[in-house]
Amino acid sequence: MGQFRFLTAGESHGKGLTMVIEGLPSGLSLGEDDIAPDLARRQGGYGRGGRMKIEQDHAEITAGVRHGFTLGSPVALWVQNRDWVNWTEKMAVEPVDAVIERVTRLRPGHADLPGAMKYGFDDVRNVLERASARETAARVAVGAVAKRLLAEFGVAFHSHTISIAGVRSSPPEPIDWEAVEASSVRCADPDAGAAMVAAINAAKPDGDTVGGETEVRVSGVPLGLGSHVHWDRKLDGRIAGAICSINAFKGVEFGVGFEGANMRGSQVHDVILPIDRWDGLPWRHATNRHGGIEGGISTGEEIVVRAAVKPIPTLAHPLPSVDLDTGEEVLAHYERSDVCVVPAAGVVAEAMVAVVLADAWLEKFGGDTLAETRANHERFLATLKPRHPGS
Ligand code: EPS
Repeated sequence: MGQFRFLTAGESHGKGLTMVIEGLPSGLSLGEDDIAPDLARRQGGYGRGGRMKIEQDHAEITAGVRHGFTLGSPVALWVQNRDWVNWTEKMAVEPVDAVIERVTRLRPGHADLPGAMKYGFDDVRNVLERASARETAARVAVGAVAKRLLAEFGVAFHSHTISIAGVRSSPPEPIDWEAVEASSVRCADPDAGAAMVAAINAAKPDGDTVGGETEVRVSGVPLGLGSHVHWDRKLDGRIAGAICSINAFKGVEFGVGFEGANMRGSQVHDVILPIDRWDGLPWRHATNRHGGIEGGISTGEEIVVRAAVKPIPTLAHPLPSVDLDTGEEVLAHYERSDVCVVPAAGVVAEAMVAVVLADAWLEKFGGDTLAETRANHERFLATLKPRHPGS
């Protein structure tokens, strides 16, 4: 653990986002074009507010790459906030003479109250600038780098919207991922997608917001990432923690997930197939209800993670709340906001799953050079055989 590490810095209306990634082997092909598509995917999605018309996120690589290949040194990224020009005084690094209006009307469901109390602020802006979905642009840029590493080994990431505002998708399998990317709500079921758009449209004039569920699927992960031996090595635990670290994410499940709690064991567990039905990959299962992880270790089946995203707490018709200064009842703060972020949230969830898998990958296969990682991977795959075939 800690083989692929990253830090992000940046306030929502500050100058921009700074990311440092540590642990990549040398010799990995990496360019800004590898990061751009995911940043664009995150900015899309029906239900976003005015801010996304201002931003056009681009990650500049400022360290760790030379002539198109990683050096093994930390990779640094920078994403400019185009909105910064409108906030130079309010968000100045230096002290300013002007009296800056403070934010004191607390938003229920946001970090406003606990953040201001914990860090000793009389201006909630000092909290909300960091407890902002803007930081997810940084996660997605880092995730794109993790995906670039894993793509070398045939690992592929997808996500789709499972529900918005209670409207559920019933997607045909296999999922048409191009259709998902073409859908404004990133939904694989066109009828449900249209109903999701209608639900977002219905919430907007009410000054309200809506949440939903997203699903990430990862193919090409071999058996053997994570471990059963200790709590913090378990792959599902690590993925769950990473997902719940994303703003507004409130729940995670794998495979059949919570539904499995109400089923019998015989209906839940994935039967292991005999060797003549493996179809190229070792130790296949007849089904994948466990979502590709058993005992905290990847099984070689597709990793399937679903997550719940709450409706964002910035409401155009604010909830009753309390003023930080006076303790008196007021309406919560409102500047500008999104109605629904679920389509974008799927892209962010992909990124965090990619970070965990890149970390687990480097922990398992190691190597200072990509060639070394590749050789270790191949050597391990060659061991995934029955112990005494045909005996
Ligand atoms: C956010 C509020 C909105 C979102 C923002 C997160 O921004 P603003 O306050 O500038 O209108 O658009 O999301 C992003 C900037 C982003 O890149 O996703 C919030 O309060 O969390």
